[in-house]
Amino acid sequence: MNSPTGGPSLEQKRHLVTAIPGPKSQALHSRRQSAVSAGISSTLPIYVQAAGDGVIVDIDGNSLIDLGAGIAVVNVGNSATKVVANVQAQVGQFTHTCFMVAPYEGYVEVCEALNELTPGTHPKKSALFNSGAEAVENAVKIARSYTKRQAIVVFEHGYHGRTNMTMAMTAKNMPYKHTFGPFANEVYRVPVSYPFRDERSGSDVAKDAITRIEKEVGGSNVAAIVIEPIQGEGGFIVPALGFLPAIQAYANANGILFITDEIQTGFCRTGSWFASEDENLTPDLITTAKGIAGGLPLAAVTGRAEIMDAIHPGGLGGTYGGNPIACAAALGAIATMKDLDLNSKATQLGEVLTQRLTELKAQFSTVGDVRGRGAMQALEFVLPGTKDPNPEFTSAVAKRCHAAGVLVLTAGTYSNVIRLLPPLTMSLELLNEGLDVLEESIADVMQQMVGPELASLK
Ligand code: PLZ
Repeated sequence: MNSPTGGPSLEQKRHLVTAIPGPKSQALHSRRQSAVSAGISSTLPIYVQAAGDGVIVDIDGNSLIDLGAGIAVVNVGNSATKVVANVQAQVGQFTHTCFMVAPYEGYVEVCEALNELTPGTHPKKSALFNSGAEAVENAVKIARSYTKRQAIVVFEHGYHGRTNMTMAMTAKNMPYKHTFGPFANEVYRVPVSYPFRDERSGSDVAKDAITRIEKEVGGSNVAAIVIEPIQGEGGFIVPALGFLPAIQAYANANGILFITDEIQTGFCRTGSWFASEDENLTPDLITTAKGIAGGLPLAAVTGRAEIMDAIHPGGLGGTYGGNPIACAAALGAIATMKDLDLNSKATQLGEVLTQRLTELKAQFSTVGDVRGRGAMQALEFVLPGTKDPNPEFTSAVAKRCHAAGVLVLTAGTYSNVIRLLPPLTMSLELLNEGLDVLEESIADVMQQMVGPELASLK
């Protein structure tokens, strides 16, 4: 069987031969527990043997449906033919010289591609890094240096990483920040539009956010406003229409850089190259990572040429940033996204998701909200008849899905969201099968935790 990306493919089916996790995974897990810091945890400790398109095969021979894509990374699938071929060719040529020491073409080509694909037709330039957090850190450095201002404005429920600066920018304490302070200063958090919970128009919430900035920080002190167009870890919160353009307009009018963090939303995930396009936003800088390189570590800051060039030579960099193998992978991933028109594919997957998840909301009183865009959609779980978060129910449903061979991820400030991020090369049939399991799991957990009486309550 062939993968849509060209080469041979793993069989695209859910097939369990042991309990999850199986005996081999359990044995490896106990080895891991003696060797790996307890501070690193795994959503589902099945140990992976192979993965491709919609499935992950573990060392016990179980084949699971992957609805997480390694947290929105393997948009082109797990071993897209062009990614594999480019990486193999690059490893054969050279693995590393350090772009800051002796440069190479792949880095330049990735920057050219990013300058072309990101929103806006203005002249752009890019710089490459290793991780999303590092890209956000560098966007902050660039914004402060260019504007000669210090304050950074971020939003409730936002997530930007785990380094010291980005922990300060991330909203949620547990598990990201707890006991890790003190955090970087000059970071200010303001309200975000969260339609399910605030039931207000985008422009109303934007007004509040802007008032907070004006009163508590002072617009002329703000270097940048950094926002995810759809909040990822925060629970796939899609701001009400008008919120993002109002924030951008305020930034533009006050000499504040408007930075969209598209680390989770980027690279065809929402049915566009970048989610900023959906409300015609033109960020001054954009941070990308995850989907950029089909699983190899690469991240970028792309932005207005005059901003990106305002930094003194040597002011940005890092040993591995824009590593040649990661750049080769990115060029393969971007070519795959274009060849397969993965924006249309994300839209198709999104149609299935919207329809099926909307049905779940009608069926189950614990489903409070369905939201997202394209192949990035989520369910927010509540106590029946209320909007009170229901994290216990959420984690029980996720566990039930895992046991049945469907890898789903949770999210949300209140840990009450199941988010679905299928690889974009997954077939619609396999997605539907994964959603069948999700539906069965919710029904089961309803019976166990809520009881038939409350279960029927709408
Ligand atoms: N900005 C919007 O989604 C990474 C975090 C997983 P890194 N999200 C997954 C975890 O628990 O660590 C993310 C993001 C947005 C920044 C980042 C950070 O990207 O590549 O994980 O550093």
